[in-house]
Amino acid sequence: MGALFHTRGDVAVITLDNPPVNGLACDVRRGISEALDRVETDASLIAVVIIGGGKLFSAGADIREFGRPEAVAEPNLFSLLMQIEMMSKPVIAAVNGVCMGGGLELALGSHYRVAAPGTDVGLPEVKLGILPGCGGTQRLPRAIGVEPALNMVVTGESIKSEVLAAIPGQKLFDQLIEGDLLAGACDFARACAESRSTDLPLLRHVKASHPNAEAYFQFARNTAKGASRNFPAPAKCVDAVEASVKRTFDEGLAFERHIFRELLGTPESKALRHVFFAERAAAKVADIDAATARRTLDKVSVIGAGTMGGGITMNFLDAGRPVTILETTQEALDRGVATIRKNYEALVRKGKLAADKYERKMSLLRTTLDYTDIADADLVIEAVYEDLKVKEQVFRTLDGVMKPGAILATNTSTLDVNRIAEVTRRPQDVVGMHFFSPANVMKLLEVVRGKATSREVLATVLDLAKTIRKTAVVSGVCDGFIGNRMLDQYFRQASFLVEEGCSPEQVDRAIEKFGFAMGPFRVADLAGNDIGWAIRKRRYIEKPHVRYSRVGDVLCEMGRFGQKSGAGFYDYVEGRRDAVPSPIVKDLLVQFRKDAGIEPRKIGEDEIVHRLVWALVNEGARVLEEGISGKASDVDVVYLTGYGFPRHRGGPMCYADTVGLYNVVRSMRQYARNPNDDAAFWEPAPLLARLAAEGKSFS
Ligand code: 3H9
Repeated sequence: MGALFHTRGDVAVITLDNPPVNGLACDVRRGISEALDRVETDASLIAVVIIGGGKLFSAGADIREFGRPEAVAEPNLFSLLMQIEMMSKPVIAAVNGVCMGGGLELALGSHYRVAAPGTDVGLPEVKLGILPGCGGTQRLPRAIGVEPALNMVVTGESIKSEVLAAIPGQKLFDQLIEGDLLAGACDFARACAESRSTDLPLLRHVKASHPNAEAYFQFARNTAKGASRNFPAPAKCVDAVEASVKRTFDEGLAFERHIFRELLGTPESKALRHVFFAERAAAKVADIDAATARRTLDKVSVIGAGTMGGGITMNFLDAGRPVTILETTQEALDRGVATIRKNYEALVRKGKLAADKYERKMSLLRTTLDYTDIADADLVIEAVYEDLKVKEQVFRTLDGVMKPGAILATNTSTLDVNRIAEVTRRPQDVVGMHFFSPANVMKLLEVVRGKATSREVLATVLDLAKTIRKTAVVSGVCDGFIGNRMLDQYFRQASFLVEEGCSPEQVDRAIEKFGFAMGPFRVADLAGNDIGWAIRKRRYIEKPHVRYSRVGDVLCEMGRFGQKSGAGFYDYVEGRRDAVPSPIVKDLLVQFRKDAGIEPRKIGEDEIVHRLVWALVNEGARVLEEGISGKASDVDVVYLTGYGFPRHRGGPMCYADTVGLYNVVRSMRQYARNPNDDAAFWEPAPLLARLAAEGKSFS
């Protein structure tokens, strides 16, 4: 690992060598620096090409080093860029595949840049809660103009090299090279060295300007602040890019570096770095590796053309894979296909999907009413009504018709996958695939491993998840799996808050301010309160000793099912989705408290947030100690990708670690003393209590 050196005639070639993404780790930086020194002292060498080993240039600083001495060890990236600027021979960055973060900053600090078409070019630091720390915010505006640069820095999104190369007057890429990048870059380097008459070009000497800087940056700052709530990095990105226009290059560089260091230490950045690694760790399961056998998955079928079945089908169509949907009646099939068409047509209307691509997707769709038509499928995903008896019947039928070795998946959100598997003679082939609604949009896929599910089946489904762009998290079997089991406690606690004196809008406002996309009551109204009602009826009949608030049930008894019935925890004006505080619910709560003998009290936003989040954390700890989830970071990924938990808080378990588990348990014990709360609810899970007592964390 490091940087490799070789020569091609009179051109030196430095190859970044740090798989998987050529992160600019300490050894890599040292290798580049030593190679540059060698070139300076070797009169036979006239230019240098820096290129990435493998399929890409570099994804930037090695994030694994952050917080460790290696991250700042000399030569740091800052010193390395100074060294390049002081070189007497031209340095050419030849980029392909991925050129991001510090990798792009290395290229921007070089004298020239050539690129392979199709390279993903970006400054994604903001997604890690920081900003580019080595000149990215100062050099990119000088290379492509202030507005495109600001967009790239604030959003962190990457753009293809050929798109950037087409910006009029751009100075980012001197040449696009089709074919052999190294050969082309060496030819380019030689031409630069030979035709050289003046100083080598440096982006620091280019002026960054904007015709209406004051108003533009103010607008950009307001937009960034509005979109990111209390997450600080985006607005700081605007400040840094503004410095490229308003300050000298070196002042701008120092300003950027100052903010970079400041942001690096924020809890938001630590949380986002946790999220980055947590999402990648989710796909890694202890007893599965590259050697685990996989099954072929060519033919896919979905049973049920309802909301879930249709959304699941769209995932496969979007990935260019043929799917057959099976339904029990032609009418249900037609309705399902019409909904899929309607969804795609909305995208075509908005210009997000080309008409020919839409037709191509639809041409991959087949429909049938007959199980024998899907008998040779490699994977069948059942997405019928959430009722154990109905699902068991479907699996009996599948067991009778499907070819041996077919994977039989159930899209249940709460039911017992082991019981479903037991009705077949092939429980090893049965697995849960819990998609989240809308299934074509939501990233999360809980892959439920039954007690008999084979490793081969699990590995195949985890691989499949990547191809349909889902973030898969493995869950064991329990009521609600990881996500909905925790959600149940969260909603129970939200309802206790309302019983005690909060209005639904107060609870929602507090947790939305914390960063959740939507509060629990707006979510309940959106999903349909009758769904939770049905689950509660089943769950609390089985567990009569568990206390829960009947507020949601009473609303359902009044027909207030949420948005679909025009009323729920809120009122809704026909044709609109805005949640309007409801005087009926207000009066109902007054009566409810009176009947229950509860003296209402004012509850602050911190208490609301902590009671809701600790409810998640405590159940998350139980999920871990029971082995339902293999790692705390998986629990975080479930909440980040499936339930709108704010990314910059890192997920519930990460947030609890940030606050300190001792403090979490201490405040849970305080809530347990509240006469209107449920003391049993706040009994810390043994794992949580132990970690807190030992001064440890989930991570
Ligand atoms: C920075 O540059 C700061 C500077 O401004 C200033 C410095 C002073 N480091 O995503 P994948 C690993 S901040 C270390 O599954 P893909 C990743 O963990 C940096 N490791 O693949 C995974 O490991 P494993 C700014 C990294 O093909 C493996 O690579 N740069 C890094 O879907 C494959 O990753 C970024 O934020 C890294 N920088 O996507 C870039 N990047 O196999 C973030 C990746 O053990 N990275 N890994 O699980 C990405 O956006 C994507 O990983 C990338 C590849 C597009 C590169």
